[in-house]
Amino acid sequence: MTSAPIANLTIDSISVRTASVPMRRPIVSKVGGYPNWPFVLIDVRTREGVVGRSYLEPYVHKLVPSIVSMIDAIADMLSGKPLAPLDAFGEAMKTLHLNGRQGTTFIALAGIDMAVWDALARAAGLPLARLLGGSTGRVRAYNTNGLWLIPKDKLAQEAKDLVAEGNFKAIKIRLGRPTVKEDIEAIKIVRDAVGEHILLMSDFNQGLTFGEALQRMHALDDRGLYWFEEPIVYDDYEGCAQITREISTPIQIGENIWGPREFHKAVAARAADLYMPDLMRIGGVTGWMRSAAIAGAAGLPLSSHLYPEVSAHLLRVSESADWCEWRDWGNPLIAEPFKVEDGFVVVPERVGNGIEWDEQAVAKYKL
Ligand code: SMN
Ligand code: MG
Repeated sequence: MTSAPIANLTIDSISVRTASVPMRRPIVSKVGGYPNWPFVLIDVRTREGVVGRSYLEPYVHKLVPSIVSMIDAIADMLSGKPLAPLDAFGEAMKTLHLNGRQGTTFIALAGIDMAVWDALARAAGLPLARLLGGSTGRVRAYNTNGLWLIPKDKLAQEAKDLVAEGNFKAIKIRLGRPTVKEDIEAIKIVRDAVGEHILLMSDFNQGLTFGEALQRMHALDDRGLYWFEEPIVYDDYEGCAQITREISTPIQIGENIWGPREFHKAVAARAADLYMPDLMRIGGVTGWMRSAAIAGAAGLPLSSHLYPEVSAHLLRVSESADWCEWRDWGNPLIAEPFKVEDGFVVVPERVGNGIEWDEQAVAKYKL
């Protein structure tokens, strides 16, 4: 139902379901191995019958029950309140002050925030990007669906497959193998497989100490990589800043930054050349928009991490929008997965964020 008057909507209830989807290419990374990917599916219902949807993908299956119970707790707080995303965010944050602005509580809030924004856009009869003052259309994307720390003899074919999955012009390789020589070999294999014209992002997933990172980044600085992502632990902004100053390849961080305040601290510390917030960690649509304003004002390119559907809408309205990280791991649960054309994610001209559940799949992959 999209005809309810937008001014009068009231949050009624928030329901949560969970799912675990097998990975086509299991994740093998410095931050863990994941053969299955957990999802928390959130439905915000208004008294007028509008439903807003979002999902979280919180990496660790064992954490899912605590996120669900936090969502339930915040849902109790918001029930009966107006469907006003910024008010709901502020209300929940006030209550969460004493529990901290990070961790499971903030993850739950980020998920609810995305669903509340979806409900508002649906009530207005607009795609989220248009509700926020922008338009639907394409967003340039790179394919992140593979190239984990897998055996070297599998890299060439997988790199070609990643390009072919959406005629992508950019893909990402995970690095930080035991020796610099192995990283160089992996880069060469992938480069030879895809050719010179494909951009090659790289991700170290915080796997190096500061000393190792300086040495490794210097050694790889002339390898033609498009960016070095998270060479060291995510919240060492000072260390990141020194690496950023010394290395010519752009440094990318942001997927682990908690909320706009931390985002501002990273920017103020000149921690990186490029930023890529993750909707679960940055605080949903509200946290993204506040961080995007900071990045825009600072002239810093802004890419996204995971959550390609909502992120694509938000990149359409972010001043310094750069790349959408494309991954299709949530596609089985989504009735109409977003399309990729010639390396661009297409933000559909559908109301809300464009996500509806494939109910059969949700039942099949129930966690
Ligand atoms: C990543 C994504 C999902 C799981 C582990 C690591 C990665 C990325 O950091 O940027 O894609
Ligand atoms: Mg990363």
